[in-house]
Formats: sequence, C-alpha cells, structure tokens
Amino acid sequence: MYPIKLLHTSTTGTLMALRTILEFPDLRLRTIATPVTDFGSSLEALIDDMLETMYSAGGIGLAATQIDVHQRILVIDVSEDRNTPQVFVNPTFTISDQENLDYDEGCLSIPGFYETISRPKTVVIHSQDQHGKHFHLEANGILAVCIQHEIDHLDGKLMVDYISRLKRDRIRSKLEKKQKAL
Ligand code: GNR
Ligand code: NI
Repeated sequence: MYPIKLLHTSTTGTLMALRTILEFPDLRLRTIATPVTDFGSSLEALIDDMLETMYSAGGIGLAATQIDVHQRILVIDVSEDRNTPQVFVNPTFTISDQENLDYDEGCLSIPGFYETISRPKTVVIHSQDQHGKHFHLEANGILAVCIQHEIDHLDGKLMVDYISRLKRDRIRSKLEKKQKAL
C-alpha cells in the first residue's frame, strides 16, 4: 500500500491521491523500472496521481520510480502556466545532435540541492502515450534536459551520479540528517 497524504477529487470526479516522493539516498530510487504492458484504467489513475504529485511539489517532471512504482512512466510539464502536461510511457531517446547543454538541475528526490549537469542538447524521444499509442518528438532545451533526467530515474540513476563522490557524500549526509530529524 502507498502512503496517501491527501485525497481529493479531479474535474472528472475520480479520486486522486498525492503520493510520497522518495528521497536520496533511499535505495528504492535505484530500482530499474519495467515496461508497461497493461494500458487499463489503473494506469490512468496512476498517471493522475503522478500529475497531482508533480504539480503539488512544484516540479517540472516526475518519474514513477520517485513514488515507488517501478514501471516506465513519466509526467512532465515545462510550460510557464503549468497547464500543459505531457505523459510518456515506455520512453526511449536517441541523441540527434552531438552538442551538449549545461543546465542547473534540481530533483524532487534531492530537495534543496542544485548541480550543473551536461547532457545532449537535442534528443529524439520514442514513447507511448497513456493509451498505448506510439509517438515520437524531437526535444530541445529544458524539455530535452527534463526527459533525460526522468529516464535516468527509470534506470535507477540520479543527477548526483554525475558529480564527484565527495559532493555526493556531502549531499547524502545532509539529507540523512534532515530525514532523521523528521
Ligand atoms: O522539478 C524539477 N526541475 C528540474 C530542473 C532542472 C532539470 C531537471 C529537473 S526535473 C525536477 C523534478 C524531478 O526531480 N524529476 O525527476
Ligand atoms: Ni528527479
């Protein structure tokens, strides 16, 4: 069972729930997610919960891994008005331009820490939507950064894996102290 912090009702009248976001160094964040094969109503309900959890936390993306669901599902909203959700099920990407982009990344699973990470600037995403329909798109800028950050979560990878062990261990001990205090 998942811990549920709040319950409320979406515009369609279905029950939605905020899920707890796992925090580094929780080992469950290291789980490799498995592909989605069942595109039923429980997938739609899970995606609703992910969107609600992402918006409530103020994030631009959320991977299912972060709420301890180890299936290959992402939600993203990089719009200014926070009203353009994008859903990716079983996403993969290929690098379509060798140029890299340095971006100051944050992560809801590593709250309070920001690190500059270099990633491919332009990627082509192949994915399915919430109904199982295949699509692809070329992503640039913050969308490209965010999708790569989220696919890393599905593979058990975190942005702190790109920085030095010294910095990572400092972040780990600060977060562990904060978690013990709760
Ligand atoms: O909210 C988020 N902001 C962000 C900023 C720069 C690069 C990546 C991100 S993703 C992050 C939400 C999150 O942790 N998703 O996994
Ligand atoms: Ni993250």
